[in-house]
Amino acid sequence: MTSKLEVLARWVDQIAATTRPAKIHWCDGSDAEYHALVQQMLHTGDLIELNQQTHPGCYLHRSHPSDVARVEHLTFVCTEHEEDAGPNNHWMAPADAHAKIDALFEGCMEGRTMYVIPYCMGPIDSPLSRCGVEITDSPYVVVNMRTMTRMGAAALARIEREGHFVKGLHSTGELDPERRFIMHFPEELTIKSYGSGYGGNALLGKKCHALRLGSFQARREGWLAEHMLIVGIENPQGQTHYVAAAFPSACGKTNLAMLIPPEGYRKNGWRVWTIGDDICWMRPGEDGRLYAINPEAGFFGVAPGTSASSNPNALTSISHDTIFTNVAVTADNQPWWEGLPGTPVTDWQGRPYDPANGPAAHPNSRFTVSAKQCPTWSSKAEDAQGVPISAIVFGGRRPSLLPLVMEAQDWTHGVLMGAAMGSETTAAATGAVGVLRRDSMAMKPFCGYHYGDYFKHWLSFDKPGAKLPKIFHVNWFRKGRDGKFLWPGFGENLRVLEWMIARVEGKARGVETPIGTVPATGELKLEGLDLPRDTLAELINIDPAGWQTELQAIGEYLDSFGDRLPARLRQEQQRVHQALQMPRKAANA
Ligand code: GTP
Ligand code: SPV
Ligand code: MN
Repeated sequence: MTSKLEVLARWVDQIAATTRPAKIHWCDGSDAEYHALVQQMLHTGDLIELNQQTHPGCYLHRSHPSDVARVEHLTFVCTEHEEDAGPNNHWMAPADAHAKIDALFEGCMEGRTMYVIPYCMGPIDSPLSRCGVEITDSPYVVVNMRTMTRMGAAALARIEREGHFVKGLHSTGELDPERRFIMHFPEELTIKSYGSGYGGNALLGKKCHALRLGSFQARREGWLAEHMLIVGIENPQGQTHYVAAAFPSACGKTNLAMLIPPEGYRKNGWRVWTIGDDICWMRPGEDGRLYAINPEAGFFGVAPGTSASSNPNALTSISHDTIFTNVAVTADNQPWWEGLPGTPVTDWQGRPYDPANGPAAHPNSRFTVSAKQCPTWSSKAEDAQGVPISAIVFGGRRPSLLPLVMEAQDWTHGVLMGAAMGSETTAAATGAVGVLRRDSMAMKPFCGYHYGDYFKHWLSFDKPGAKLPKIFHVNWFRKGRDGKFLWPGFGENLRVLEWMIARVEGKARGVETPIGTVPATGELKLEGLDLPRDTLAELINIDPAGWQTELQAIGEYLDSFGDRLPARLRQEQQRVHQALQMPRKAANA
């Protein structure tokens, strides 16, 4: 298989002339190709066979210990003008960036195979989908891309038909953190990544294409590329509402996308359908509603914490045909991580497990699995038109202040809520963990252009004829004085989603507060949940003094985007700030 498309054939030749591989392999995406690559990696040690009785088709990959997460400080957006990348990105001039990284690519594939991966992000026949080609020297990347995207012959045919595609070049290089860069050239629809084999740094269809370049393309073309899960909630009457939710990395997207309803809900006929767990592309349909697709075909999910009690759907999904990265193993060679029963004998680096070395599985260890293996996978995920979105949800890890749930008064207020989002940092990126940072729409590491322009783009969807989703903000992570989470989370989060849907359908009154609408007494259904009354009160309590300080901080944060910040957003922040200063009406009045 080679390509009839001249631009593609020429680009592949040109890359081969620079990287000088011994062989070029065009990936067709077949089962035979997948199995041959797995056999080859078992031979080289890139993959380790796991217990095939308990986990058929499952393998373990151990990455280099210095290469275990996205590296935001080495990730660049290289636009012609620095202002276009914005203060939210690291920037390098395109000519300098190309020169710097091309020098690293020189001869880097000598003696190795260069793989050409044509892929499609989104259902192969959807007008919302976009295609790309990743060139890599990593067979691990090939097998992961095969699970995460629609990869191979059908994607190549679409690329040949359309005549254009995102160009991604990747080499694992020497895995030297000093020689590691993830460069984006949005104006050229090009990505170059060198020196990492891990996740979002190396599977270029995911964060590099579907979010950084995707957001740039989306702004030009009038749609949205977001770091959001998509989940369908079917009520006992058989009606399904689709919800898209943006939480920062390792803050609960996969879990919410696959949630199992609490027992009482299951008995009453509630069902949950998974459409996507990480990325959402949406655009207005002819009826004015927003329609969403999941551009991915698989899950690259966080392993630690995944258990029969937290996420049984994920656990079922990964019981076969899954690649695990940086998990621990048990005495009988089963994959293991913190949160599972049993005991590890070998840690993620292949050492005998010793608690003195830290957790057995790396906190950012992951599984790669086809979405089709998920018991709640929805056939609507293959729908070329996408699913209509009823509610957009923002949220993060906020140990204090932010209530369990609140609803924005309108679209502009909702955009402010998204822009003001903050969260404690996690192990999904290198650097300190547990530090509060602003992460607007959970896109801080992924927005491929100036955040000021991005907020303006979000605001622009509010126009005559638009039937926009309601916007909410949630916080599953508020802590009590004892430092423990106040809300049980996971499956119980359906109770909060039910309230949102009641609001969408006009069936819940809510209580208006200056910062948004919260559930009125009795509106959050808590039957079957052992939650003390004062815990609920604490969860939805609003501390006016704390909020004054927060609004002040939000104003300062917005000002950091300078001239490009839309005045409407700053005015909205001032409106909320002033409303907080007014004498308060009695609650529940
Ligand atoms: P990325 O793949 O990095 O984008 O992460 P994600 O947003 O999909 O996060 P994921 O669902 O994998 O959850 C990450 C961690 O948060 C896991 O350790 C979960 O156990 C934990 N978590 C998820 N949902 C909840 C919740 O409702 N409450 C609490 N307390 N923890 C949760
Ligand atoms: C995230 O960090 O948000 C992820 C994992 O989904 S990665 O693909 O590495 O970006
Ligand atoms: Mn993610």
